[in-house]
Amino acid sequence: MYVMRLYLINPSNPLVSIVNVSESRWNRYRVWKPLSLMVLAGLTPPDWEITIVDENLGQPDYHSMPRPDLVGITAFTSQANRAYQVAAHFWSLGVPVVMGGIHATMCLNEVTEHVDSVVTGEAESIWTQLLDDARRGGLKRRYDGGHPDINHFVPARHDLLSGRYAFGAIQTTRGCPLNCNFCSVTTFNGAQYRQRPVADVVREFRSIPEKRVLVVDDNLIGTRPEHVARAKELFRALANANLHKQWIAQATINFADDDELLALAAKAGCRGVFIGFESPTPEGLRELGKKFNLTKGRDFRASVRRIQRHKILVVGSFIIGLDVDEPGIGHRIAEAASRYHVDTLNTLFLTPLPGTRLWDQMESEERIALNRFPEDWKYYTLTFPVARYKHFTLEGIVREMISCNRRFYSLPRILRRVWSSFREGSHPLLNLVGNLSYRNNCRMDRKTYADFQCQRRHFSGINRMQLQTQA
Ligand code: B12
Ligand code: SF4
Repeated sequence: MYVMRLYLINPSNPLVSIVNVSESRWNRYRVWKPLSLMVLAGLTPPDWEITIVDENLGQPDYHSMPRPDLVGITAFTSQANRAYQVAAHFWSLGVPVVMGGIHATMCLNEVTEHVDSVVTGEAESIWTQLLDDARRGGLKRRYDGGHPDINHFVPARHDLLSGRYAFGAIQTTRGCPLNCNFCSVTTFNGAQYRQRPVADVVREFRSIPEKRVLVVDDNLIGTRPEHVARAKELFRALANANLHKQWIAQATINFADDDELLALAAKAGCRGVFIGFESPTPEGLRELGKKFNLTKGRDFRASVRRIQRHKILVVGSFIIGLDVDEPGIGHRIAEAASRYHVDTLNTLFLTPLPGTRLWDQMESEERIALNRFPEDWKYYTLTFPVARYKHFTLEGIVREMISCNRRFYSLPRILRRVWSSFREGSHPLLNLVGNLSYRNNCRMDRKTYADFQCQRRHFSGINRMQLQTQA
């Protein structure tokens, strides 16, 4: 049978991913493997020759590459604009292009204008059918994968793309019942929390060549007692398998509530956990719909300290720009994060992402400021203020972000945190490197904000002039 050539492409966003990995060893820590494409490769039959292109490692010269028979493109919203440029290139060669992933699912009509075929939802149940259709020249305009049964997933192709990343990637669960207003996960992966069989996960973990692994699950331990019981079973199995991997994951704060769970996670190789605190105030949590963090009597500092006692680092995430946030919020977030004793802090601008409740609300209130789509999608990285915020001008909200990061990442505070993790024997070097690299990123962000503000002023100037001319 004729072997078909398939390119699977992860488009870059020049605003966040100008990373030439070969320039510095440290850049390997700044790029993350595109798991979606490795999953598609795992589902692809052997009569297809697969090349995965991750543009985050550098944009290739597509002209000099052999002509493929089919191109598959993945994209988060922030990558959509570049995705369309890549699609246009292959379209001009007459190569059929299919696009899937979260942006294709949330902005179906827009994406349909740029590619031959769009896949919404998760691809496991439809990918081989799509490939057969492509081979016969009968691609459909749309396939919907929905939320397939997670009990029979084939493993991702971890052998592809190896050697250029510091971290491998794996997924063990999908879905989230909590449906926070700013987050796309419940709409995209469903409200039902689906867990892969433990034996499948251990087998796939073993096939990952990298020593360090990112577990991409939105919440590795789930929300109910039976979810936590399964997480324990998974951690026990990983520890028994003696894989010698170190991994980081995302979880909700209830991770801290069970000492056995924490001990098992640490034994299984967990070295860090990313936790969304989102807002320092109950009003903020209510606004975001983050009910889970509102549990009465929750002492965040005690919770964080319990996690750290197991030598697991805590990255705390907060959102700035809520309707309840007033001037001084940057300072308040930095103080709350220090009080909670998190090891590093990641503060992001409140961003309406398509398909979320926040999008619907802000759109109906005409508060989406950057809305020249698709070009403006590149700013939807949560690191740019793309909306109109209730109590802040553009300059005001940027000032809050700068003040937050300046305060949390001041040298005396970094030294205090590193000293504390040194005293507790809890990865002080990792803590120092993490803090210094965040501090460095924040310094670079200040320059990015200045350019962004100039551009926004320039564009709003043009818009005003255009309006005057039209008038
Ligand atoms: C891991 C992850 C990351 C990694 C990405 C690593 C990588 N290179 O892929 C990192 C940490 C870098 C990251 C960064 C960001 N992320 Co992120 N991330 C995730 C997370 C937690 C898991 C994604 C994943 O790997 N899933 C596992 C794979 C197997 O599933 P999948 O990607 O959905 O792919 C399946 C289907 O979508 C489909 N599919 C996907 N692509 C394609 C392509 C084709 C051709 C086909 C047919 C099918 C198909 O088939 C796959 C198998 O079913 C998701 C949450 C989520 N549940 O999706 C958020 C998520 C995707 N991220 C999100 C965001 C906002 C970001 C950031 C913009 C901001 C931030 N700081 O978090 C940045 C963007 C950086 C950029 N380049 O612009 C949002 C995206 C919303 C949106 N509309 O875009 C999500 C949904 C989280 C959320 N809370 O809403 N992220
Ligand atoms: S932010 Fe986390 S807890 Fe909230 S809906 Fe998204 S994945 Fe679930």
